Amino acid sequence: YVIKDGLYSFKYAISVIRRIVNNDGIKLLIVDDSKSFLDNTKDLIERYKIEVFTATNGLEALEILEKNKDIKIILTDYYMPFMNGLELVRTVRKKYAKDELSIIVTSVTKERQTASKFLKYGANDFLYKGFTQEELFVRINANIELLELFEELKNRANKDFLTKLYNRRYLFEEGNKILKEANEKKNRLFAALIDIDKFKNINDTYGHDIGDLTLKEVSKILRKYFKKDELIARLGGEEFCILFKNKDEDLVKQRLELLRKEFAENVIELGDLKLKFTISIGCSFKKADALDIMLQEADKGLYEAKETGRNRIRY
Ligand code: GH3
Ligand code: MG
Ligand code: MG
Ligand code: MG
Repeated sequence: YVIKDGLYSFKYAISVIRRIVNNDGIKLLIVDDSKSFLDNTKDLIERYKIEVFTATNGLEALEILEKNKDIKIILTDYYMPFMNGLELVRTVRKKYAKDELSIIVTSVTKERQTASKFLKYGANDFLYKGFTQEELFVRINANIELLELFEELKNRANKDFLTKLYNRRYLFEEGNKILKEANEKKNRLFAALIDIDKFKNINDTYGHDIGDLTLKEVSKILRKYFKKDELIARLGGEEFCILFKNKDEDLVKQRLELLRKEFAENVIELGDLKLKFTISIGCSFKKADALDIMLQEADKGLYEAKETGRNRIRY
């Protein structure tokens, strides 16, 4: 039915179909004290391959959100026992910004100022109850599209285009926050700088495109090794940085040694081409108040690793 009104509507239908086919696992939480509203709306929204959670009041909603931090949309009622929709919106907004979690409010209220009140408190959208199925779905979809747009913008600003790892700007911005928090909690933070040895040879021998593919492969390997709670960034060129949060020194050393060996003992396959090269690593274990101080320390280690023959780690 979305197709009938012309070209924009047609494009819209395509985007909806794409979402349904991709089944990209968007999670939505419905909060309402009416059991029949919950059941009917859940049924309706699930038809669009959106994963639906339900809660009967604000407190229950917060519990579900705490357990499912990847919920992207909340569709909440206003009047509910224990915690109403307005309190829910205010509480959720202390933790989640509008560009990471959408809140759509629905209410039977006839007071026309309700919508503006909710929007002022941080709701993304408001629907007076009595809405049609189509209106509900179109609003949900518009909110999903906005979240995706924000995600895309954040990725473009924070990630390196070639490798999709975090870029230098993000590393410093986020890294300094992480460092500050770690120092406050008296946790330790370690920084490692990783540089591909003689990378220029790969470019000179096989060309820049193969060089690029190599950087992508290296990034994949870094992700595989350090994907959980470390921040991995491409500092530029063939140099990468890893921030280890809350790990003990021996564990970090062990894991970096495994990474070094991975390159020293294996080849990287790009189609028929088999490449063999090593990496050098400098790592800083010193306590510091700013990330650039830590990286300077790590860089001294890296320089020493290169000077003493490459394919090694220096602390
Ligand atoms: P070393 O062992 O001393 O680190 O030697 P190296 O050749 O790895 O280091 P050097 O700094 O001399 O050269 C790095 C090369 O990386 C030079 C540059 O052309 C190449 N490079 C930097 N960024 C990119 C990129 O995005 N793509 C490709 N293909 N090459 C890049
Ligand atoms: Mg109600
Ligand atoms: Mg190099
Ligand atoms: Mg370099």
